[in-house]
Amino acid sequence: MSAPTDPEPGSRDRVPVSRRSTVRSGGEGDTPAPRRRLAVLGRLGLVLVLLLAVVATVVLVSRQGEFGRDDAGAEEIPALEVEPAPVQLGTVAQPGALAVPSLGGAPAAGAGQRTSLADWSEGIASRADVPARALQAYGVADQAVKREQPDCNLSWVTIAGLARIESNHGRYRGAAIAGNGDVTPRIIGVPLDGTGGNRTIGDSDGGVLDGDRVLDRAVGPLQFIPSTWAKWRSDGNGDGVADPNNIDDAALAAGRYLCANGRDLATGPGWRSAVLSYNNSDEYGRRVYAAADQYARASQG
Ligand SMILES: [Ca+2]
Ligand SMILES: [Ca+2]
Repeated sequence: MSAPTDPEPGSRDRVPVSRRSTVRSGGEGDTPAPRRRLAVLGRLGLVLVLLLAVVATVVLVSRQGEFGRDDAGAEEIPALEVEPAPVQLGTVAQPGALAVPSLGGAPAAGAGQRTSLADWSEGIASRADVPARALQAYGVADQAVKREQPDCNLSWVTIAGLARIESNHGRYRGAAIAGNGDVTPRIIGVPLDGTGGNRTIGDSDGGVLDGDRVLDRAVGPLQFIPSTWAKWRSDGNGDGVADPNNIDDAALAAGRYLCANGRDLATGPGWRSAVLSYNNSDEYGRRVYAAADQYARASQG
């Protein structure tokens, strides 16, 4: 089962290009009096205004039809900005990165533990071009999954690599992460209609998560398909709600998803199996590796 969309562009937002007016002037031997000419120009101006209004309405309606609401629809694909690493998947394990300060206790970091996690995340953020708030989410997920499944050896750096490819760490199309981890505007992928290398996935959520009652779309900073979220939904920030648009929740769910089936991400085959379970594409896996490796190096100064 695959969680997110294919990284290749499924479709692009097509905004109709307004066309040049084809209104013609009258014939040469048919010159109207100046006052009449003004009246004609006035009518032409009115027609032009009406035409522009119609075009604007069509653009607005078509955009609402595509996304259903004002969200960060996924017509640009961040993955394309990351060059696949020149590695053979299956031979490279999870890159070694600076460990997360031990948080202990519940999945959500308590107030007394914020300082060290904040220092850790801010130190890496400045070197890796990853929002510190996103790194905190990956760090908390790293610790939580390590407690749940120590043999998986999950590191935050794999979640960070995925998140870079899926949404540029919740920054896709101007989205931003709030203090509580919510990513707004919501990042909703293209309709999974079988085009652009995507599978066809019928609606499973009644549009509740993805705003689409006909098909499903990947949702949130880690781009979970609604049916996958239904199985792996997690509450990383401990607010009692599992929300794929919240980076804490999405990062914890992604970590658990990667560690499914007893995988060991410290091995080449285990890491490959984990990442390709997200998206069964060798090139995708090598992009994730490239991003994860970059963050691992940045974390070590
Ligand atoms: Ca749906
Ligand atoms: Ca939550």
